[in-house]
Amino acid sequence: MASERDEQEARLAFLAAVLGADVGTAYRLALDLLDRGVPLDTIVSRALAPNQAEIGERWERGDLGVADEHGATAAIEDLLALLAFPLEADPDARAVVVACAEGDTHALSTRSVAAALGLAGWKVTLLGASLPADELGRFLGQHRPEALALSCTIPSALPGARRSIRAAHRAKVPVLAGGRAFGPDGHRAIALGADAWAPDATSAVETLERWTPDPERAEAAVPQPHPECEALALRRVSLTDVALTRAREREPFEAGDADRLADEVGALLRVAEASILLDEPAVLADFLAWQRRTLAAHGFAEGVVDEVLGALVGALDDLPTTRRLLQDARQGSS
Ligand code: B12
Repeated sequence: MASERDEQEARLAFLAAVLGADVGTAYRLALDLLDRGVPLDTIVSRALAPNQAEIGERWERGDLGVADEHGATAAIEDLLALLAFPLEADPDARAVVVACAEGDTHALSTRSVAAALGLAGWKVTLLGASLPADELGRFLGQHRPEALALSCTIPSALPGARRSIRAAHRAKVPVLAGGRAFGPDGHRAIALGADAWAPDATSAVETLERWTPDPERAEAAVPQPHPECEALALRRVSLTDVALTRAREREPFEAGDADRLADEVGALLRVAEASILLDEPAVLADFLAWQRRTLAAHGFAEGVVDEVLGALVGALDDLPTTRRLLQDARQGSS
């Protein structure tokens, strides 16, 4: 992609192909670019990742359906699988496991990191979407890779990321973390115990090739979690009930919408837990700004998020830190 115009053209050609779930065309486009000397990393970071971001924004605005997004994502996953894996493995290659944080299903992000590492000569085991931390720990203890590359895309999975990191450290495997939930720099990843953070797939390779991690030290540096984190996780179901009852009193809705809203309240409570774990109220504030926008675009009444926050605040007398966090977040928006 020699010029910005070439880059834009290539990106749009990929977008048209994947929105039509046309893996064949996307594969031909990619092979042509590789033939012209464009590295796979560049194709991912300049064309495929921005397209996924655009698809997400269109879904957020309600312009694209979930099925369009699923089809496009599956096409890119197939494309990366076709392009990235060597047919013959080098038995002496360094081993890395790539996985999503517990509770995070954004497997395509792990696929792009796995592809970059595979092309750089690493022996990659891709575990993909959300894996319970205990299972991940068991697998790492058994296979003893040099590193775990852990991806976290949604902020509601940050508590799960913490559990995944702890499980890796217990198996004495250091963790390189990445993905949009960690924010634009590495501070959240490091606060959750990761040995290092990198912004993209290319830097993942560079980091793993030059780091000297010390998982014991990284783990020892993580403060004890606030006691309300566990209490909040235990109360998630009953709190969701309280919030749904309040929202339904204000405006009755159908069973499907109740399920969707229950998922959103569950996500809100997990993000509140992440905010407390990280001692960073902005994690919740940013999430609520996104949730207000998205729920309004997907047919929920204006103000439903603040109604939910009000109900939760009223039910949290015994968890004062969480109560204050939600109250501030509610007041901050008005
Ligand atoms: C595809 C997609 C999905 C697919 C994922 C399928 C799959 N097989 O991966 C599905 C449909 C499952 C999905 C589900 C959901 N999604 Co989604 N999804 C996306 C979308 C459109 C693209 C993500 C993606 O693949 N990007 C391409 C990859 C290559 O880019 P990337 O993730 O940024 O990764 C790069 C870097 O971050 C970095 N990186 C990533 N991981 C790692 C790891 C390491 C170690 C390193 C070093 C680097 C690194 O390197 C990569 C490339 O260089 C995004 C939109 C967006 N803007 O990202 C929404 C998005 C992330 N999803 C979103 C949401 C809300 C959800 C759901 C909660 C929706 C719902 N209500 O059910 C669920 C979550 C379920 C769950 N528990 O995980 C929101 C998150 C917003 C927020 N603040 O919470 C987004 C932003 C959409 C939006 N605009 O609203 N999603």
